[in-house]
Amino acid sequence: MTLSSQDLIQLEDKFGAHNYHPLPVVLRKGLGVYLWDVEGKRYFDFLSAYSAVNQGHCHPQIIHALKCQADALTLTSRAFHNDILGQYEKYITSYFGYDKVLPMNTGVEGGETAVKLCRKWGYEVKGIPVNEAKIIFVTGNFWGRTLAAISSSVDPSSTTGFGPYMPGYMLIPYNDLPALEKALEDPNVAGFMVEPIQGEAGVVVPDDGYLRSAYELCRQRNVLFIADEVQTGIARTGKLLCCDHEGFKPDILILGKALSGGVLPVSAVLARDEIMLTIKPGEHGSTFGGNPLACAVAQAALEVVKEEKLSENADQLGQLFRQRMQQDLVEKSELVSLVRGKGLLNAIVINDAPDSDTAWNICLQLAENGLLAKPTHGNIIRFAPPLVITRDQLETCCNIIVQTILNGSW
Ligand code: IF1
Repeated sequence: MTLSSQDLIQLEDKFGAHNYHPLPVVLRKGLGVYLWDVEGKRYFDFLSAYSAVNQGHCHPQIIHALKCQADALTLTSRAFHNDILGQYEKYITSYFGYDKVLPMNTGVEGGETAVKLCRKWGYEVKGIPVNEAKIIFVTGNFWGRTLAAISSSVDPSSTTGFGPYMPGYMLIPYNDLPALEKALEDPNVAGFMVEPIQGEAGVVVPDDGYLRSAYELCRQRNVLFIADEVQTGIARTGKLLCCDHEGFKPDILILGKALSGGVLPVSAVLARDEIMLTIKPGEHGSTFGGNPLACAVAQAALEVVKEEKLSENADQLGQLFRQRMQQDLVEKSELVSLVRGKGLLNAIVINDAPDSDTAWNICLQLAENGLLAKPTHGNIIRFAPPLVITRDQLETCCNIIVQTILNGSW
C-alpha cells in the first residue's frame, strides 16, 4: 500500500525528532533540476539541498561512480590504505591548487578541522602561547550545528540552551574592515574564518574587495584566512570558488555539500604543507573520512563541474535571474525590496517584518505552482537551483516566481 504525503508526514511527526519545520511536500524522486512528490507532482528545485546538488539530482555520472565503487569497496577506515584515497587526494589538491587535503564527511566537520588546524598552526608555527589562540568570526555566520560551530553564532535559535560555549573566539561585524583591522591587533589571533557570501544569514554579499582586503590584512598580521566555501564553493557563485572572484587563495579552504553532488556526505579541508603537517598521525580524523566510496563519488562530482562548465552557466544564468527579479518584481511590486546574490546563489527580500509569515506563504504558493524554495530568517527567500539548469528552464522559473508574487494576495 502506497502511503500518502500526509501519512508520511505523520510518521515523521510521531517517530522523528522535531528539529525541523519542513514545507509540507514529500519527495520521492529527483533528476536534474526536477523533484517529484509521492503524488507524482513535479517541481523545479530552487533550493538544491542548500547548494549540495549543484550537479543536479542523481547525476548519472556520479551515480555510476557510486554504484561501481559500492560493488568493490566502501570503507576500510584509515587503519589501512586503499587504492582510491591517494588518487583522489592527488586529484582534488591539483584541482584546487593546494599541497594537501584532510578528508572529512560533513561541512561542520570541515569547519571543526579548520579550527583545529588553525590553532595547532598558531602554537607550533606562529608561536602563540598554548591555549591562548584566538579565532575571529563574523556576526551572521553559520557553519553548522556542533558546539564549536554554535559558539561563534549570534543566532539565538542556534545557541539558546546549548551553553557553555567554546572559548578563544572573537566576533566582529561582517563586511567591516576597520573592525577586522582592530581585532587583528591581538597578537594571539591565529585565524579569521568567514563565508565569502553569508548563506544562512540570507545570501549577504559583502562589498567588492572586502574579502581580498581582509585576506591582505590577515597576511600582514601572520593570521590564517579560512574560507568556509561549503555553500558558496563548487561553482555555485559563478566561479569554482567564491574567493576566485577576488583573485586570492585562502590559507585554509573548507568544502562540503556539492563536493559529492548531494549523493553522500563528503567534506574536505585543503591547505599548504606548513599548516596541514602540524597535525600528526593519530591527532585528528574520522571513521568515514576519505572512505573509498566518498572519494569515488567526489571525484566524479568534480569532473562533472568542469566537463559541464557549471561555473560559466551559474555566472550567466545568475545575471539573467537577478535582471528578471529586478525588472519584474523589485521595480513592479512594493512587496519585494531587493534581489541580491552572485552566480546562482540569490535571494529576494520581502518587504515585511522578519517574523511575518509572508515569505513562508509565498513559498507554499510557489510549491503549489511547481517551484520549491524556502525562506531563511523570516522575510528572505533564497533561490538556488542546480547549476545544470538551462536558460529556458530558468526563464520558466522566473515566470513562476514573478506571477506567484504579483498575483498573490500577500
Ligand atoms: C541544516 C542552514 C544553509 C553551511 C556553511 C558549513 C555548513 C553549512 C556555509 C555545515 C550547512 C546547511 C545546514 C542545514 C541547512 C543548511 C543551511 F540553513 F542551516 F544554514 F545552507 F544555510 N558552512 N548548511 O551553510 O555543513 O555540517 O550541514 O554538512 O542544518 O539544516 P553540514
